[in-house]
Amino acid sequence: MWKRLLILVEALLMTAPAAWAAQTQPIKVGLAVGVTGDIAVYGEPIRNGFLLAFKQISEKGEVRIEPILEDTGGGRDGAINVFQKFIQRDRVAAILGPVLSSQAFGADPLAVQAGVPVVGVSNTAKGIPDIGATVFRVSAPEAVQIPKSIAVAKKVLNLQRVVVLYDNADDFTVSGYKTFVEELQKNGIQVVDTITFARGDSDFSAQLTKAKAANPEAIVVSALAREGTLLLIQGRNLGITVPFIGGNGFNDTNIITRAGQAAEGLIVGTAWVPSAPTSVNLKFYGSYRDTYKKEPNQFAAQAYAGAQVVAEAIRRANLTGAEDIRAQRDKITEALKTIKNFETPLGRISIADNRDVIQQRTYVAVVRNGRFTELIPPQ
Ligand code: 1QQ
Repeated sequence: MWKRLLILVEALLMTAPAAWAAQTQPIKVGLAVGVTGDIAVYGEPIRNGFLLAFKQISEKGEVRIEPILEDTGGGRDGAINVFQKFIQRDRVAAILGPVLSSQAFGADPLAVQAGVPVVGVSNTAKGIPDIGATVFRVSAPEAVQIPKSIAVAKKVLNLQRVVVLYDNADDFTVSGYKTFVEELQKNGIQVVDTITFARGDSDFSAQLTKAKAANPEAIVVSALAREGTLLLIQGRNLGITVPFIGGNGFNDTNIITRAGQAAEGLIVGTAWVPSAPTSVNLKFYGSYRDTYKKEPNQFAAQAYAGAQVVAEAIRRANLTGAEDIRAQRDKITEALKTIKNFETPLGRISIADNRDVIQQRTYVAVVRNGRFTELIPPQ
């Protein structure tokens, strides 16, 4: 009896120091987010998702993290500058962000060179984790999402002929365009015209008039939110009535608010649905709404998940905060690779051997009555 008790006390003492192992210093994590410029529509929910997650992580008290937020704006250089500051001035142990794939292709190589782990929460182009050995992402790539949306759209709309419209000035939209074309081909859907525009354009009447003249059954669009919203509005004004099928750039409730009726029928692959009934998602959804007085969207949910993943890696790395920064960075990088079946508002996610995300379940959504609604094809 006494011996048993002794073993129990010993076991408690063995585990206690780990739990109490008071970090002497917080671990610095850089948050590279474009909260100004044309990508603020993504940056705002991403920043909110990060800050909410880190507030809750801090309240839980298992790890001490000091998040440092910097605005990258929407350009590549802004992201590069922020990464430089994080790596050299702040000497962060990990970075979350940047928002766009085009920014990640510019800035992530700096982190790779310095051995800093980076977790993308919204980069969906092909090739993101291939940037280097410390680059991870939790955002379901377009190469996974687009095949689903095309397959579902084909079933629902009985598609045979489409026009493809894409932004040829951004890495993500070009990557998405290529994936769309591959999938359309695989599904035997004919591309009757391919029309380009560039990020920053505002008048799409020439492109949309040409698209309409080709008489497609749907218009497939690879665009960021600003241009995508204008395309929807101007398309409907020009009398285009067929559905639009978009990529990840359209995963934003602001598009519905701004485009109104013109957003109805828009089909898009999405990594998150508000209604996912898990306790983690219910907590995320409720606390986000209470804190920010608005509904979260996919980008907020992905940011929250990314922050959770980084905090969990820091916990697993068992850091005191007093280590050499190089050791912190290496240990967090290694710990990120051990994230498997981890519960987030996106459902369970794992980090694969190639540092890309594997998400147990993703969705195809359609805008109906002003809301993204899961689009389930007829069997
Ligand atoms: C990328 C994207 C954008 C829509 C991010 C907001 O998916 O740049 O990869």
